[in-house]
Amino acid sequence: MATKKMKPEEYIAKEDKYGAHNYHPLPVVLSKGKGIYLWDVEGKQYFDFLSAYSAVNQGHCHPKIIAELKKQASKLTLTSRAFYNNILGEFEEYITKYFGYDKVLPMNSGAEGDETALKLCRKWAYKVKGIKEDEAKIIVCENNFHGRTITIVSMSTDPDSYAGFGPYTPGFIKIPYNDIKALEDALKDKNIAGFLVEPIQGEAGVFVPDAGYLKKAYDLCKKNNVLFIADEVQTGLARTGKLLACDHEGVRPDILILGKALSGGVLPVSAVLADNEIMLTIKPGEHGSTFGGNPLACKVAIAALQVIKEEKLSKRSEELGEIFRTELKKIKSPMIELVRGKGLLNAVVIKPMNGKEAWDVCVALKENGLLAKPTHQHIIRFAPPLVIKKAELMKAVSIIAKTIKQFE
Ligand code: IF1
Repeated sequence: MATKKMKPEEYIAKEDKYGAHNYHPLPVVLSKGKGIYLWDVEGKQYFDFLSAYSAVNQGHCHPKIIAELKKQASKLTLTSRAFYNNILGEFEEYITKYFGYDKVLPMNSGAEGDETALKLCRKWAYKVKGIKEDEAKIIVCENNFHGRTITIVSMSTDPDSYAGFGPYTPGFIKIPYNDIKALEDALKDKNIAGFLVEPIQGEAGVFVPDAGYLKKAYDLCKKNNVLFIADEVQTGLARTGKLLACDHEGVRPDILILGKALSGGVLPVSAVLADNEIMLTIKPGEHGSTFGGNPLACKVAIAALQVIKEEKLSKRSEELGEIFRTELKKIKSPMIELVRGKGLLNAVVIKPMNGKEAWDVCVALKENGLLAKPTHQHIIRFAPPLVIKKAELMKAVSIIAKTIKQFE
């Protein structure tokens, strides 16, 4: 049935009538994406400054990725892991050499990546570290975001994420983020198996920890024979100015979790990387998923990773991120309380003014042709695709400046 053209409000009404109300989207109805731009159903063009929460680092509908999608889609999309196929091994070799690990366990969503990492950590605790069965504990940070499954929200300190979904999975210790002393104290417990951390807390509002925090945390984990698990679902894949956010401190996670831009926003692909001692604790039949590592996802992911290297997205992100923060800090407005970030993962803390807050700024930005969304009421995250050019970035900055001034 061809989707007949409707007015924006008709699209919104249809979603409201037939869809779950688990989101509160900005009132814009998109129908096309290309590079850093999105278009709504009335043909209006926008700068995309959310990048689907960093899933579209390579830009919307990147030609190289789409070409691979189309080619593989007409050959073989899914065999399940009940059988071998001619693509999975190619992907596994490519991604393990790309990041420097022995093995990869391919999954689909970021949450599945985190769940896989938690299972690997517990298995390693019992099979290798020798912690008593069912006694393993994993340290996580307050204000974390690792996904929406019940076990993952059991680790959350945000009531919006966990309230009403109990009973919760046990075995997690919550400590303040960016607090080495708290980690040191928590590591005194001999049943600690791992420390799961976002190198930068994205959802919390792009909290960049103190320089050296990740390295000190890693060293403490090593000293206590505890696995350092990096959730790079949002911070990875060139977003923060390095291939991985952990690279800023030369930290090599024991377990690395990737997602989002691993497919360039084309379809759900996630992956967990680790060396043999950890990865081989899971035996045949102990973990998996129907679509995990499917040929279509593998070809798309290889192309997405190639684009990151070929188009030097880490370098772009680092250089353009510096320019972006410098330019934002030049905007003199009582509404801009703080600008922070790394690479092209940035956020502005908005001080409410005359009853207007971050949401109102985002609606006005939309009117002015730039899409971004607030997180935690007063913070606007700005994360354009990493393929943005300097001139386009400067144009976006002028839109942000003009919009903020409108509220004075
Ligand atoms: C939503 C947030 C961002 C993530 C990290 C794992 C996952 C995510 C560091 C799970 C997912 C998404 C989820 C999406 C909005 C977005 C988000 F606002 F929810 F928190 F980016 F900050 N680790 N983040 O950021 O990956 O299962 O979604 O593929 O749930 O609204 P997923």
